[in-house]
Amino acid sequence: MTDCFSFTLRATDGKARTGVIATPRGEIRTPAFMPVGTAGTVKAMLPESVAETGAEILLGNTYHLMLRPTAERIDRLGGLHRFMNWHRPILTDSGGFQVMSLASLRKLTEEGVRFSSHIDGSKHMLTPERSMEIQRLLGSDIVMAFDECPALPAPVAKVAESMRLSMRWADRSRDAFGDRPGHALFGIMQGGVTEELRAESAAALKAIGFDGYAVGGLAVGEGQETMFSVLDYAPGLLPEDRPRYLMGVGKPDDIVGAVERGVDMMDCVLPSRSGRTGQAFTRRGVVNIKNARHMDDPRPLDEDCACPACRSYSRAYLHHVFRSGEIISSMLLTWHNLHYYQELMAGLRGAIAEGRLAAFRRDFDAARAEGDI
Ligand code: PRF
Ligand code: ZN
Repeated sequence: MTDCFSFTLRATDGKARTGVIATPRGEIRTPAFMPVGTAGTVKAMLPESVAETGAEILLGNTYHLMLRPTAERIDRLGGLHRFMNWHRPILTDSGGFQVMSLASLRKLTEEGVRFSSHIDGSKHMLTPERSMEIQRLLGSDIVMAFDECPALPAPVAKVAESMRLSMRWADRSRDAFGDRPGHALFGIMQGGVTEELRAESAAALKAIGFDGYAVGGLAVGEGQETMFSVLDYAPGLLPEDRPRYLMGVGKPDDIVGAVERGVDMMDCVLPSRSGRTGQAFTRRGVVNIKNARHMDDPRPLDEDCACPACRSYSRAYLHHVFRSGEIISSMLLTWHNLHYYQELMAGLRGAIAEGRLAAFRRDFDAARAEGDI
């Protein structure tokens, strides 16, 4: 264990990297996938089950927790780790992105963003300073700078203006965060799909200096091909010796493509949310468990998966509990999906370490081409 936050690169294969983030709450092997625990829970999973899937870090949300149960209450109760019984690292998003997608009556100014809660309509203000305070009260290990993320497509002038505001907020975030040994602050690159704006944003963040750097503003409606065209250059604009985090991505093939382009960390609601809507990710693609073809099928979801859902239950059973609206359906499918994502990350880390990422990619594509059986 370490008292400090550090990132050590272990190996590279092309642009892909594998390494270790060390924190006082434990190590995170990269490339890492962070399950989303928005409101102090990864929905339908006990924290110890989340750990069993192989997850080493969770994502939490400033926006949701500030509204309910409030950051001050979580602080009084000993912090988010104790509150939710997850004692490994937690990264918290800073709130601006969620305000823009969830809150109503938003008013954006230089100071920050004023909004009404999506829960009870109450009025709140988030600023870089308040976001840093909330993330400190939560006890977050990796704190995200406060930013704004425009939906794409958007006019370049609007994206530029928004990016420059986010860079001024990044500077204020850095000042407000201060020096907190063992806790990290990540800056967030914006700039849409324009290379000059991405370069300007990266330069601004590097001048401020962060413990890690996120690529924000992607997976917001631009499509995979456009996202990859940005990822072809964006990670290379960031310091090589710091973790690079692609926010809110993605599907399994987005993850493989992002890792090939030099991304170290990702988060997405997809594996957990899809688990609750009856979609299971497998090496051969997505299985829709609600489909009637599974009704009499005694086989597991995925013959090669070692998760509890695949070890002990048939597709017929998973189909039945999904159709019946039983809670165990969400539990089992979420467990399977998170297990699949963590196996994917472990596979990527092993392949990069052994210099066989190209072969890993061929196998990944071949299994998906075969399709579900
Ligand atoms: N900024 C923040 N959180 C985010 C994003 C961002 O740009 C995204 C974009 N995919 C997801 N989550 N703060
Ligand atoms: Zn499984």
